[in-house]
Amino acid sequence: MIHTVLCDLLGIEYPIIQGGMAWVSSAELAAAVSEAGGLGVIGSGTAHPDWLREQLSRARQLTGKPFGVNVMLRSPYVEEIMAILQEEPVAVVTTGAGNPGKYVPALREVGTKVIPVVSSVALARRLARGGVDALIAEGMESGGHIGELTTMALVPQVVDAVDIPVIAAGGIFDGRGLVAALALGAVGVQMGTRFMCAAECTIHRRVKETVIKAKDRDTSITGASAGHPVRALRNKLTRKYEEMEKNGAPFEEIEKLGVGSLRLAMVEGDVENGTIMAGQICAMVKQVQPVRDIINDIAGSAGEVIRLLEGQFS
Ligand code: TUI
Repeated sequence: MIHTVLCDLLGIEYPIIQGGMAWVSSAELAAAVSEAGGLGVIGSGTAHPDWLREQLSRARQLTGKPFGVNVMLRSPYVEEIMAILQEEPVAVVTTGAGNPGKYVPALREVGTKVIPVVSSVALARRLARGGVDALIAEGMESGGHIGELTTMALVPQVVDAVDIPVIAAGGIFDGRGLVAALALGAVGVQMGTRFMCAAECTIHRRVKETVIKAKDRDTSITGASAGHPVRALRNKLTRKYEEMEKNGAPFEEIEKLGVGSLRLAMVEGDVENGTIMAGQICAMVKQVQPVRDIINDIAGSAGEVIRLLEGQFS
């Protein structure tokens, strides 16, 4: 049984956080992960504040266990979302795509643990000084909005730079990834891509089928020229992006391509013209599985890996 300080910090059984994915991780998925002993996270993305209120109420009906909300800091509704999280506090808030520093005191005031996602040592240091509870160091193997460093390079550097718990994310799929993360000094993992194909995940069936078919080199990074690199499965839309970037199209034109495209894929199931954000481990996802099986597989295989490693020492 794997148990780390993250379990005590968050009141969970396994040191596994489900990544808060916009248009992907709704209350159903988050509640299922929390019920299975991990930390489920609702991804608020760019959704309207009313949607979040509804999801909070739904998650509370489905589980009495702690769950979190991910706030995408580039959302046009970020202030309203933060106000809701003041009124109706959740156990954990994770953040992405920016610096959440100014929101930290108010969230902690209502008893919420604040765990920002970082992709650089500089931001990790700044946020640790600002009093956050832990950090998620996310490597560029991840899907969605990414930084420059890989998980292998980023995690130990963040671990050494701060004196708060660090959670590893990016490229993690099973017990091998979890044990590797612990070896790098992390206290747990955050995983997104694997949970996209959870039975309880409410995204369109065609997206799950596309992720299951994907091979090791099927993701690409677009938007880097506009300063917002995004990893997604290669399709008609990413090829259009690449074409525009190659031809030096203006940033605004490139950004415009992406508007509404995540919803188009995840909700409408348009896997060619929509954005299927997924990480590099997508090829390891081979089936739709109930959340409980996913969590049990990760925790079980981590135990096996540790025993295997122990056998190599004398
Ligand atoms: O946030 C993510 N991944 C995401 S957010 C998202 S929704 C979206 N994305 C792009 C455009 C429109 C909507 C899809 N995937 N991961 C966490 C993460 N955060 N990765 C990298 C960062 C990050 C980047 C810069 C965190 C902080 C940061 O700071 C810049 C600053 O302001 O200092």
